[in-house]
Amino acid sequence: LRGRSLSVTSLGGLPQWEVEELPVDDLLLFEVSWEVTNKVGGICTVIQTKAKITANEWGDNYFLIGPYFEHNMKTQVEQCEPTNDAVRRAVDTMNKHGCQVHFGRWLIEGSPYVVLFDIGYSAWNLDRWKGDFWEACSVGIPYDDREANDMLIFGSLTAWFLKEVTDHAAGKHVIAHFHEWQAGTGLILSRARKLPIATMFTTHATLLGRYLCAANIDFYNQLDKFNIDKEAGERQIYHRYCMERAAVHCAHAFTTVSEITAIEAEHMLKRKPDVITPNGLNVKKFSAVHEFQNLHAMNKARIQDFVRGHFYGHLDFDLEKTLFFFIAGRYEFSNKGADIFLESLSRLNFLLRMHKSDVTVVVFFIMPAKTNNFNVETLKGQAVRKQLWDTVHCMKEKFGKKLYNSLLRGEIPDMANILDRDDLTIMKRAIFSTQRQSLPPVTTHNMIEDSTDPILSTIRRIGLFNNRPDRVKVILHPEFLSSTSPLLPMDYEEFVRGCHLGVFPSYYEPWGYTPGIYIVDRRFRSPDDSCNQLTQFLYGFCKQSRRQRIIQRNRTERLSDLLDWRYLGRYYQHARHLTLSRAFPDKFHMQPTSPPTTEGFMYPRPSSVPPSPLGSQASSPQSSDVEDEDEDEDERYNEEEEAERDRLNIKSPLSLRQVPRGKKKLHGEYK
Ligand code: G6P
Ligand code: 1S3
Repeated sequence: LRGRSLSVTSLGGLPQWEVEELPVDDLLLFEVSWEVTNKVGGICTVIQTKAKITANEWGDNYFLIGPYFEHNMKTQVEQCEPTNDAVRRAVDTMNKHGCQVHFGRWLIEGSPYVVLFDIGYSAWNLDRWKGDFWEACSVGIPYDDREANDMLIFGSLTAWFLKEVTDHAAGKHVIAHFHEWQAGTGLILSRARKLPIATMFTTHATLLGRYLCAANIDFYNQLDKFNIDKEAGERQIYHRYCMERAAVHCAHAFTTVSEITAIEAEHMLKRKPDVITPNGLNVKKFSAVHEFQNLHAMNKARIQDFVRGHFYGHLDFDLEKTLFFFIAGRYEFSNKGADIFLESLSRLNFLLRMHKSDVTVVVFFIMPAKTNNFNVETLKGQAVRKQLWDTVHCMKEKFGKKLYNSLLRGEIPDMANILDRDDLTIMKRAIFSTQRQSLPPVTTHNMIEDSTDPILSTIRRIGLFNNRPDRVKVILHPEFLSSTSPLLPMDYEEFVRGCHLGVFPSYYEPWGYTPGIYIVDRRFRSPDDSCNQLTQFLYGFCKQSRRQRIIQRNRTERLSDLLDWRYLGRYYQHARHLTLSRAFPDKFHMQPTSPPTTEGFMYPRPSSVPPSPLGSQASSPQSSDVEDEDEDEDERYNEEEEAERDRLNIKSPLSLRQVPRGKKKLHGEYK
């Protein structure tokens, strides 16, 4: 469930033109981002998931450049020696001159090479590099903006590295692709030094967009009215804004991730993006529908276990009738819609209580904030659960042996006496250990800014404290998930599968990584109306039967095809080609058919398009029993269609822009 921007139609069709293959053997591609091996927000996901198709195309000529953090390196990167001569020389030279440059393979799909710079180790150069930067573009960086200073060091190291590479590139042309303002200084310096490279800049969000939206300004309805210099100055980000805008204007090609952000960029950064490069995913294909349904069941069981521990002593709700909702991402409270989500949860709690619903909703907020590790109460919860489990296990063993021996003797055991006094004492003690004086905590960690944290402050205001009568319970997990966590050892993907509903009612979201099953209007409604709309969606979802949820999960899974990099990767291919043709016009040309149009491209048909108008209505949250009957038709239809497609060896295409919702044409093409 998500707010605003992504809808099937906003994706448009894919461009009609064939992407020309680049002679990648004669090229080197460097992609630069602060989020390489360093998860901060969605940009890491883009780079990480895109790596596979890029590595497939570019092989050993593809390198990612990012910051070095010891923990990230130890857990995600396999150190190795560069095989490419130019890269090896660049790494060696910089290391000889007082830098620490690490090289290895990032252990993700595609296992791309990474070059990681230790920022702190090179900080002694800061003043000199500030001078260089001033010379290059007359932008000064205040001493107390630690982040901007770090970015300057990062950019200076990147430009230095690229200089060394181009000095030894042996005729290979170099493309350097920079993501977001944090990497932008590298681009500005490379251009100021006239390095022979083709540069590309992708903005995933504009600085001013983030700041203005966070200030609850009606951003999208007055994009053309802002005095941007003044706005940046008043927010004390003028220097960062200059870094961002300079990078945008220095790039040979400029891209952004969605149409709405392209319009924003035109106003905030004063350059129209050359290409829109929508984000994709590596969609995992399942050979059978039940596979991902099983995955849901398995991962839900793991979340249930965590909830058993977290709510020990308060488990008076039925876990089989408990739904798991979540919101996750960069901690931008109102930009990501955590504000209206909490408000809607408060209303949902009221509705569920008023209607005496037996459904309980446990809501997870996965947004990283500053913490001092897990809190004791949360850890204790899991310890109590584990202890209970161990106790039960011992009792089971003992009981089993007694039963076994009785049966060996040919006797049916006396059930009344099979447990002795000690057993009963052990069980009573186990029950006593689940007594608690406090309510189950609303956060899993000790928050450093507990009293001012916006999620916690809102929870205090609306009173969602995990009280027994509350039907909506909340858990703030202020750290990204990891399978190595001692508390909730799950990867994000597993967690998402185990949950029932992701809720992303963002106000500012250049590209959301979620198919929107319900869309909350955040642009043309007041916040209160958006809250009501969201509450109705949530309440409707709570009223669905298990069967209806299963059908909806099937359909959501099928939609994921739309976001596969296999289709969306071509936008980046096109952008790279464009970059080369602008940087090296004598060598690279674009075909006259470009720039790409959004007309005519045939998407593979997402099998989620419902089989009939009836079916399409039935997928709405308030659907009735008709939906249940529809499931078989839905499945049958898809099986038949799959078989037909396999037989003819075709992908049934669909031009998304022109398909009326809910209409289908059996075995045919949508035009
Ligand atoms: C999957 C499993 C079913 C299970 C269902 C629970 O579909 O294959 O065995 O009953 O998930 O769905 P729910 O929405 O209640 O978690
Ligand atoms: C941005 O990262 P974020 O999570 O701060 O870039 C992402 C990748 O392009 C995008 O999905 C997201 O909307 C932006 O917000």
